[in-house]
Amino acid sequence: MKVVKTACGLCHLGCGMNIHVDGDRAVKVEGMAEHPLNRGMLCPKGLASIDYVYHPDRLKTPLRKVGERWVEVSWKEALDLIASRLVEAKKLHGARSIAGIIGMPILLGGHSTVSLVRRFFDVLGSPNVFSPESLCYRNQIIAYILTLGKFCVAEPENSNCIVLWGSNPHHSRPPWARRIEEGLSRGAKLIVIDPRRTLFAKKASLHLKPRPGSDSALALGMLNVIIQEGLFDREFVEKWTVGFNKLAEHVKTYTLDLVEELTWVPAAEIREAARLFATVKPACIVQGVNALDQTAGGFYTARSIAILQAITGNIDVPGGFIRTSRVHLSPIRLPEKLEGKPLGADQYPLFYECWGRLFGEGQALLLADAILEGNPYPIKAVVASASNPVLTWPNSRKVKRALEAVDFLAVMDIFMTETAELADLVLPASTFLERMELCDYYGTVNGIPYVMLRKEAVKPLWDSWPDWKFYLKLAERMGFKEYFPWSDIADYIDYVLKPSGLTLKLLLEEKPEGVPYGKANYGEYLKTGFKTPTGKIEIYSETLEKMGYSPLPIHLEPSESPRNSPELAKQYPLILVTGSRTLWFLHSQLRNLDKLRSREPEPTVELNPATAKKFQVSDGQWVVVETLRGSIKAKAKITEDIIPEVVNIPHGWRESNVNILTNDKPETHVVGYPALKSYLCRIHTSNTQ
Ligand SMILES: Nc1nc2c(c(=O)[nH]1)N[C@H]1C(S)=C(S)[C@@H](COP(=O)(O)OP(=O)(O)OC[C@H]3O[C@@H](n4cnc5c(=O)[nH]c(N)nc54)[C@H](O)[C@@H]3O)O[C@H]1N2
Ligand SMILES: Nc1nc2c(c(=O)[nH]1)N[C@H]1C(S)=C(S)[C@@H](COP(=O)(O)OP(=O)(O)OC[C@H]3O[C@@H](n4cnc5c(=O)[nH]c(N)nc54)[C@H](O)[C@@H]3O)O[C@H]1N2
Ligand code: SF4
Ligand SMILES: [Mo]
Repeated sequence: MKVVKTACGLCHLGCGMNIHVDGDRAVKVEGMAEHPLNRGMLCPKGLASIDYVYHPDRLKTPLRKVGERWVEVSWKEALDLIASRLVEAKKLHGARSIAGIIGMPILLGGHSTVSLVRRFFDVLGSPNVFSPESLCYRNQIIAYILTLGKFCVAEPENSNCIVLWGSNPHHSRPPWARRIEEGLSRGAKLIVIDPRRTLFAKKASLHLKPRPGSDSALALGMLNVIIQEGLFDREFVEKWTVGFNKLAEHVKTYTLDLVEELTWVPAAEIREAARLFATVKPACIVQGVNALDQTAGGFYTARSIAILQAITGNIDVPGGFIRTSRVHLSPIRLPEKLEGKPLGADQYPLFYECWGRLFGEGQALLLADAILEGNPYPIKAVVASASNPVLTWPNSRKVKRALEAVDFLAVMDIFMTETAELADLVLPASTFLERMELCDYYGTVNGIPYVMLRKEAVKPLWDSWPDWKFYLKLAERMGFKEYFPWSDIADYIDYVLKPSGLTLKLLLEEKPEGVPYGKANYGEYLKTGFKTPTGKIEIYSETLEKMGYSPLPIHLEPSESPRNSPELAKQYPLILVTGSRTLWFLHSQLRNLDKLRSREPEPTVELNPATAKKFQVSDGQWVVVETLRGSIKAKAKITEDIIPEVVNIPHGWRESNVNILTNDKPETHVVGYPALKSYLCRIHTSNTQ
């Protein structure tokens, strides 16, 4: 019996876990006490890891579709087939006609896998790699960088006033719930901004309940109060920011009367929240990972959130908004080999690149049109890894039509998903317990400067391969060996680690629990200023202005909203929030594990008792929820914990795919995200059982 110290891979946080291995079988999982993020705790998902890895329904061999049937093939045959189809597509339509899709489990699974995949597409010459960053997280990264010159993360455990804005960490980030609790136990004030009464809302000093999609107005209202009442840090603002006076003029137009009308939050509550946040030091804002971004004004909301913390003097201070050092790794990307820029680089240039910093992805919402209409040029082949876009991307029916229409689709996954079912070739992936990976993301995701190795706790089961192996072998098969000289992942990680001063041996043998790396950069600006063109915090952004965007944060209405489309709102009177997380599942994953499924056996729609009464719905009844795009059924969950005008449906259910209801129209200014949190919908009970 041995104990392998590794990082959980069942969400992007990477909690430390101990895997007890008997012979070649993992038999027990427990939290790793030494890990600074979870300190021994694991959520129910992590605790279900063993059932996940040994699930009988896992894909066991590569499968090729022949007519309507799946036929088992060897990895060699699979690689030959993919290589020949990619070479053909490149010859006939150019490298850019081949798209790569990287899903969440790989994107934030650890540096080594995602960087190998990206390098593969660089060498192939295709800029068209897509990931959930087209609807998640990248928005706030870009907004913070444009404002502060860097990406910062809140530090709630050391804060005296925590604003939890559009996030429910008890379900989506359990280790963060602990960090916030730590702040609260020291007496910190808590402000929750959420149309739902979450666990933290029940404990909060103040709970603001905005209309979904109106946060860009709420933030401007708070800025208005803070500036009008002189509650900002005058010395810091004068010395370290540009454009404050323009902002001061601008926010006068966002009177509290107007903001109340826009957000449905009483003016007195907005004033109280602004005063509390600005006067208690240090203070920080914990912004949800996607909830505020996926709406028209989401980019400006993130800018305002950075500015709120800046003008109150909370940047780079303990308990405020800070940057942590990142591990220095060997550069892997080869952008000079790309044939052009990806889909969306013209419409959303900052999503692709900012001040020479290459984010380097296409906007995935444009992929379906490229496939279906050849607009702006055709995409003919798609290789998707760890992604289930038929369930997780907006406008599922269109996504499905598009993936059915490509000449060649290969999908690498753990299970036969709705997306894999459409493929010409399905590849069996190994789980996080069967592969090695460098987890260097604790600083960016959690503000904890730490690095550890995910280990191969058990050998890859059946004929599954880790994603890195597939890409390394495919590169070899395609004749790219000179760019992929590494024999395996250990060899690769050793290379990647060179500039860091760390080694594979250290992380594998001497420090299997991981090592602290760098530090929280308190007071950083005093030494380096801010890495923007002006060297200061850019409240007014000339970069945005030159590109035709608003240089100051503004409020934008969702395209579907009672204000923007009142006629539509008469037919579809409710606002639909999609994708609020529940602890037991990860997007489209884990519903096949009994332990987790028993916690939430069916897809639900949350509605307020007043709404239920109005539409004559009883608790537990199946109801039809309908938008302009289509309808699905979900089981009514009647609760006071949601405001009456809003209904909430989680995403990721095969049986009730909420993305049938959503729209793939890019909506968020600057980054082109969809508006997943604010559609108009209606509910009824006819024809339901
Ligand atoms: N268990 C579990 N954890 C996960 C995931 C998962 O699938 N399952 N996914 C991971 C990923 S990739 C991501 S991106 C994160 C997402 O993490 P977050 O974006 O932090 O999402 P949630 O924690 O669900 O919290 C969203 C909250 O915002 C509220 N909300 C919705 N719309 C609005 C709005 O317009 N304004 C305001 N103020 N609030 C609003 C909802 O009511 C909900 O309580 O979660 C991560 N963690
Ligand atoms: N309506 C609505 N839709 C949403 C959201 C929302 O809030 N509302 N949230 C969006 C967000 S923020 C995100 S990040 C996306 C996430 O969406 P996706 O990126 O699609 O993420 P998952 O559904 O978690 O995982 C996709 C697949 O990866 C497989 N997988 C797991 N581990 C591995 C592995 O190691 N290798 C391989 N090859 N496969 C693996 C799983 O079995 C699963 O089928 O969903 C988005 N979709
Ligand atoms: S929060 Fe849960 S799923 Fe996420 S890394 Fe930690 S234990 Fe794993
Ligand atoms: Mo996400």
